[in-house]
Amino acid sequence: MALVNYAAREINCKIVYYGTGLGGKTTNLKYIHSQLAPTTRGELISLATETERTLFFDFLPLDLGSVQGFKTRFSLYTVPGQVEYNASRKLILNGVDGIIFVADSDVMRAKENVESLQNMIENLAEYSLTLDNIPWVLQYNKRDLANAMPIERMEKDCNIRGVPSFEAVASEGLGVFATLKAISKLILNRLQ
Ligand SMILES: Nc1nc2c(ncn2[C@@H]2O[C@H](COP(=O)(O)OP(=O)(O)O)[C@@H](O)[C@H]2O)c(=O)[nH]1
Ligand SMILES: [Mg+2]
Repeated sequence: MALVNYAAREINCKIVYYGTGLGGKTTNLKYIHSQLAPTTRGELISLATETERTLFFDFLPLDLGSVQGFKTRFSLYTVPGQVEYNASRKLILNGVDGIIFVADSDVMRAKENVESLQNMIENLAEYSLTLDNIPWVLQYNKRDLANAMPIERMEKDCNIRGVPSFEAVASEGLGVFATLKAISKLILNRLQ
């Protein structure tokens, strides 16, 4: 559940970008950070351990209004995608309010997308969360690739709950904010 900071009159919502390694999660985060006014965003922080890096920052969207007098602050996180770092992928889901699952459109990554989704389901279960009780949306990234899978196939593989899904070319910023807005909306609807 979202953290409430009564002193600052803010509700903090945690959004996690999940998905297979090299799918474009970090690219999404960096693009969003680069587009926000420096006055509304926190620093882009990279938490480095010996083996991996977790990236996050938070910001106060100016156009979202308030929830019962509280401003909403969003914290965006990415998880390391490499299989060996499951401990950190699990940990980052602690206190999550909404998930953007970034699927790689590269046809060579079809299996990895499905495995990553399965891994997310398993890790969510540790927090008694399921794809039915946590807001989540899908992003089909790298739509610019010549060997991008047809959307119908990606929907069949990944969209096992019929959640909102978005095509993106994160490296060019396309579809990045549309995806973020969709998850923000789902989270806020829940809070209200
Ligand atoms: N062609 C293409 N490459 C992308 C796109 N988004 C990200 N990439 C590239 O894919 C690689 C992995 O991206 P990254 O954001 O680090 O993936 P992460 O492991 O999910 O964080 C990088 O070289 C990106 O520049 C995209 O929409 N199209
Ligand atoms: Mg990354």
